[in-house]
Amino acid sequence: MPLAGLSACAGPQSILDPAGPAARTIAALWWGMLAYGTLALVVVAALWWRGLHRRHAPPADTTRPAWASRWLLVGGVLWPTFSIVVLLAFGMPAGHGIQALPLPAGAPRITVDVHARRWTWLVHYAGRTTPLVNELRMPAGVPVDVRVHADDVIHSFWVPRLQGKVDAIPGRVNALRLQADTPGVHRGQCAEFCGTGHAHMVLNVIVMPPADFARWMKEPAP
Ligand SMILES: [Cu+2]
Repeated sequence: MPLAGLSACAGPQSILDPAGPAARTIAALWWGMLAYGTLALVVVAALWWRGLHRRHAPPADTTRPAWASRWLLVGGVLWPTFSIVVLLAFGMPAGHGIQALPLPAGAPRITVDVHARRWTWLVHYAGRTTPLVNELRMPAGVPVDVRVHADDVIHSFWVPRLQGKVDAIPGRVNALRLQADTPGVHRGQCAEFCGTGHAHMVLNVIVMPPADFARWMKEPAP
């Protein structure tokens, strides 16, 4: 998106440069929250500025005037309540829409098992005996259900241009769905501190044309 380019926020690991439907939903929510938060900041700063520069003597009567209670009611109760309702009205459908909900029977999909281990990602495909290391291959335009496992400590699976993050927790399997619009390479990163090698726990997601992916899946694994 042009705005992302302007703010230098494009790149292989940017949530502001989405490359799939789920990431687009998250980015739209992020821009909306930024706009609303900016509006709130401007209004509060303007009121603060006005209060700072008001020149009048303090009232002789120190009992609280009616307008002060009205400010408290509007600014302290009604506006925050309205803001939370607006956030939920957009946030809940967005969160629901990016979940790995069951797909219709017969819909094309791929399932991979990703094992997080200090400090690598092992990506297993059904029918291939050898896992990929720090690399996930997927076809463009097809939902890929990722089953996220942890083999030692808690990690977090995150490919910002395609989806939100999900924790990898020992003893549990968490699910997440990736989908990419077009072929390309995206960068994933462990998003939960897991030890000294955490910053280097990178996953390259290679999105291939569907025919190339099908050919690669049929190749004998090395
Ligand atoms: Cu980590």
